[in-house]
Amino acid sequence: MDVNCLSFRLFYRFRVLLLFIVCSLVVGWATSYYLWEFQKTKIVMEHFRKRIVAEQEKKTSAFMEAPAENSDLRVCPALSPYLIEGSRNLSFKMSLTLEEVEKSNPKVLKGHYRPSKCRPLQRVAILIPHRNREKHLLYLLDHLHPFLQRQQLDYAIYIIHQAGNTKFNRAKLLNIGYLETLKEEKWDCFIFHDVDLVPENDFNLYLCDNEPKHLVVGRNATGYRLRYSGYFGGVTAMTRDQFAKVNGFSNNYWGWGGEDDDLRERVMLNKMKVVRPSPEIARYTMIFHKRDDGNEVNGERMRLLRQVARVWKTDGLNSCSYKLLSVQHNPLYINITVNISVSSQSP
Ligand code: UDH
Ligand code: MN
Repeated sequence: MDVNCLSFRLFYRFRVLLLFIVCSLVVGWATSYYLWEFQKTKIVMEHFRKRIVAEQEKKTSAFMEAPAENSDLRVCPALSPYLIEGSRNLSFKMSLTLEEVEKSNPKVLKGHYRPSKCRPLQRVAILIPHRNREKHLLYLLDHLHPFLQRQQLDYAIYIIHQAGNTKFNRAKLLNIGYLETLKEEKWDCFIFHDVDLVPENDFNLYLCDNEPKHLVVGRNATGYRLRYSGYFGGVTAMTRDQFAKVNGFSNNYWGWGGEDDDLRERVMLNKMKVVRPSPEIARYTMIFHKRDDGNEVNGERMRLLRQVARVWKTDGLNSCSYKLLSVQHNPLYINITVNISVSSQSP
C-alpha cells in the first residue's frame, strides 16, 4: 500500500468520525432542547392550574354560607381532580341515539346529578331554550353530562321548549326557565345555554362568579375569537341574585338578535361587569346549522336596545306572562313546554 493510499484512508476515517461526532452533538442538543421545552410546559401548566385554583377558591368563597345539605361531606375542591387538560376537537356521531346517551350516564336521575363524594357549594341549573333542534340537543346532552360530572357539580339540565310556530323568543324562554325551575329547587346559579354550543375545555367551569360570567370567548366558526367586544350571548352564567337584580331578560325580543346585548346593558346599568375565562379555556364547537324558520332577524332590535335604561324595571321577570303546558322529567333532562304567545306583546 503506498503512502498516498494510506493517508487517503486515514483521512476518510477521520471524516466519518467527524461526521459521527457532529451527528451525536446535533441529536444530543435536540434531545436536551425537547426535554427542556417539555419541562417548561409542565411548569407553566402547573402555574396555570395553581392560579385557577386560587381564583376559583376566592370566587366560590362567596357561596360558603350556602345551606349545609349533606354537611357530613367535605366541600368539593375548587378544581375537580377529574378534569381533563387541554381543549378537544369534538365530533358528533350521526347515528347517536338517546338510549345510548342514557346508558352512558347512569348516575343522572331525572336530569339531575350530584357528586357522592363531596359537597358542591353551588347548585347549578342549566337552561336551554329549544324548538326543532332535537339532534343538537342529543349531541349536547352527550357531551355536557360527562363534562359537568367531571366538574363535580350539583346540577340539572332543563329544556325550555317553545310550543307552536310563532316567532321564537330565546330571552323569554330563559326568563320562564328561571321562574319555573326555582319552583322546583333553590338554584344558586343559572347557566343560559344555546343548544348548539358544546364546550371543548373542562376548565371552563359551569359555576357562577361574583360578577355575571360570559363563557363563550371563542367558537370554531369564528376562529375562536370574541364575535365583537361586549358580546354576551351563547352561554352565560348568573347567580340567582344577579339575574333577579337586572329583572332578567327583556320579554320583547321576537326572532333573532339583540336580547343578549340587552342583558349586558342591564348588567351595566346595575353596576356589575362581565367577566370571562381566558380564551384558551372558553372555547366552543358550534354544531353547524342554518337560520331556523320562525327565528328571522329581528328588525326591531336596535330600537329596543335604545330603550333599555327606560324599560328594564318593568319589562322582564316581573312582567313575564306565559302558559305552562307541561313539565316532563326525562332521564337526562327536564322538559318544560310553554306557550309564550299568549301576551299582547307577541307578534
Ligand atoms: N333556538 C331553537 N330553535 C329555533 C331557534 C333558536 O332551539 O328555531 C335556540 C337554540 O338553543 C339556539 C339558540 O336558540 O342555539 C340561538 O339561536 P341560533 O342558534 O339560531 O342563533 P345563532 O346566532 O345563529 O347561532 C343565527 C343564524 C345563523 C345562520 C348561519 C348562516 N351561516
Ligand atoms: Mn347557533
